[in-house]
Amino acid sequence: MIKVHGVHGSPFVRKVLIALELKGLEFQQIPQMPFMEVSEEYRKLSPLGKIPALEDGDLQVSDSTVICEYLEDAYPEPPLYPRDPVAKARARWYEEYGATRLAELTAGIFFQRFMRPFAFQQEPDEELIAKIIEKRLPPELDYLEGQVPAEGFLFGDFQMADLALVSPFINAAYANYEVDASQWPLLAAYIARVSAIPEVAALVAREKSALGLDSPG
Ligand SMILES: N[C@@H](CCC(=O)N[C@@H](CS)C(=O)NCC(=O)O)C(=O)O
Repeated sequence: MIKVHGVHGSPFVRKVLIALELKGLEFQQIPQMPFMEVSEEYRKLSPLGKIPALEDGDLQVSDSTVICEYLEDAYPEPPLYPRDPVAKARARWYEEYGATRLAELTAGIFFQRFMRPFAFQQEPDEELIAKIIEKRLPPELDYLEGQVPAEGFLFGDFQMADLALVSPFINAAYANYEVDASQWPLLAAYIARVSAIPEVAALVAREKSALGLDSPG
């Protein structure tokens, strides 16, 4: 059976879990914490020591984008990437952008507001959070406002590119950051649409429970 190494709450693990669910593949999730000393054994699966990593038969591979592209090649139905080369190149760009610039900025908010107080018992760096929210994110949100569709998804049906763009914002929401719908209405509505996809909503509920975010108060 396919094995996915990683824990709930990672925007990268989320991409892989949802790809597996959308493709109807059975899998086993093996907990692997990020930002810790990793075993020699895990480093064979993920040479950079990051999550997620995937095992499928003889294949051992890491990096969410590489994993999702493998799943698409090995299990083509339903398609999670466009088949047309031009659209596919655009989809890969969005996935790259989501996994780099967007993930970096939203991880900054998540790390400061969530990981520091709850995992490391440290105060969040409010100055850094303000710089991300007020200075560094707005140009990216302006860019996205011009890219996302007013209705539906980037390439027709919901696909990996949509999840790759929205997954970082799910982490930011865990840290109480929401895109301001009065300034970026198309983006805010698009994030809500992607978050309402049943597989996404179900995983977010499981993540909230794992992160202790579902308790009242
Ligand atoms: N490009 C990688 C990024 C994976 C990544 O950065 N994962 C984080 C957790 S969200 C991690 O494992 N960080 C640990 C580290 O950097 O040592 C992917 O798409 O899978």
